[in-house]
Amino acid sequence: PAWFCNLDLPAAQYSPMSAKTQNYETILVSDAAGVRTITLNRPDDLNAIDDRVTKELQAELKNVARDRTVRCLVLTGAGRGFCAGQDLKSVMKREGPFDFTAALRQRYNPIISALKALEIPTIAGINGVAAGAGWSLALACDLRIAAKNAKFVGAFSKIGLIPDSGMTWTLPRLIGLAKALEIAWTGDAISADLALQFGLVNRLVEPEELAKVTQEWAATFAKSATKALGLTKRAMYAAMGQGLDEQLEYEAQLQGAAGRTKDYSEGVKAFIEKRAAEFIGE
Ligand code: T3D
Repeated sequence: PAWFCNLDLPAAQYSPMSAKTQNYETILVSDAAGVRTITLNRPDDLNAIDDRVTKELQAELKNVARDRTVRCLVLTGAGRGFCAGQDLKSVMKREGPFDFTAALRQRYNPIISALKALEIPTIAGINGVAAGAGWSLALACDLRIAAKNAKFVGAFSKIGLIPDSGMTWTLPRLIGLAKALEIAWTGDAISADLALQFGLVNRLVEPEELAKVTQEWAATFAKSATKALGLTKRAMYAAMGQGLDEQLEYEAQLQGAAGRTKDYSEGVKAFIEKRAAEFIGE
C-alpha cells in the first residue's frame, strides 16, 4: 500500500476547523493535552457500525491527519461494548443484491488505511466486546489496552463472511498463521487474559481504570518526539513487507527525516544539559 513507501511527510498544517465543531451523530470527539479521543457512541447496539459511523470515522480521521496539535489518537467505545462490527440491524433493511466489495472499498477500507497512515501513535481503549469489523478496528490501531472484562469475537465465520477490515493482515502478523486461522474459522470468543497471552493486547487493566490509564499512556506519547514516533511506525509496518536490505535503506532515509527535526536537536541538547527534553512534535 502507498503508506508503506511514500516518503513525503504529509502536509502538517493546522486545520482551523476544530473536530469538536463537527455535528457527529454516532461518534464523540474530545481533546486533552495533544490526545484526541474518538468514542464510538451507539451503546444500545454495542457501537455497531452503520453507514453514519463509517462516514463520521472517515471524516474525523481526516481531521486528525490534518491537525498537527494531535499527537496521539485514542479510539474507544461508549457503554459496555467497544464495537460489535457491522450493524446487522441495518443489514436486514438492505434491499436487493448487496455489493459487499464496493461496501468494503467505500466504507471500511478507507478507515483502516487512514489509521495506519496516521503519523502518530493510535491506541484502542477496548472497554468491552470487540466483534467482527469492530475487532478489526482495534487491530488496526497500533497499540491496544483492554479492560479485563473485554472479549474478542471473530464473528465473521458465524454469519458466513470472511474476516475483513484488515483482519486477515493484522491477525496473522500479531499471533501467527495457525492461531489466526483457528480464531477466524471457529469464531470463538477470546478472553482478555488469552488476548494478553497471545500478544493481541499490550495491557490489561481493571474496567474502571481503563479510561484513566489509556489517557495517561496516550499523554506520554503526546509529549514525545512525535515525528520520530510516526517515522518509527512507518518503518515497522514497512518491515513487514520487505527484506532486510530494503529495510536498511528505508531506515537510512527515514532517519534522515528524523535527524532534521527540532525534537532531535532538543533531545541531544537536553541530554548534554542533563534535563528532561521538551519535545514539540516538530
Ligand atoms: O455487511 C457488510 O457491510 C460487510 C461487513 C462486515 C463486517 C462485520 O463486522 S461482519 C460481523 C458483524 N458482527 C457480528 O456478527 C456480531 C454480532 N453480535 C454478537 O455476536 C453479539 O452481540 C456480541 C458477541 C458482540 C455481544 O454479545 P452479548 O451477549 O454481550 O450482547 P447481545 O445481547 O448479543 O447484544 C446487545 C445488543 O446489541 C442487542 O440489542 P437489543 O436486542 O437489546 O436491541 C443486539 O442486537 C445489539 N447488537 C450486537 N451486535 C450487533 C447489534 N446490533 C446490530 N449489529 C450488531 N453487530
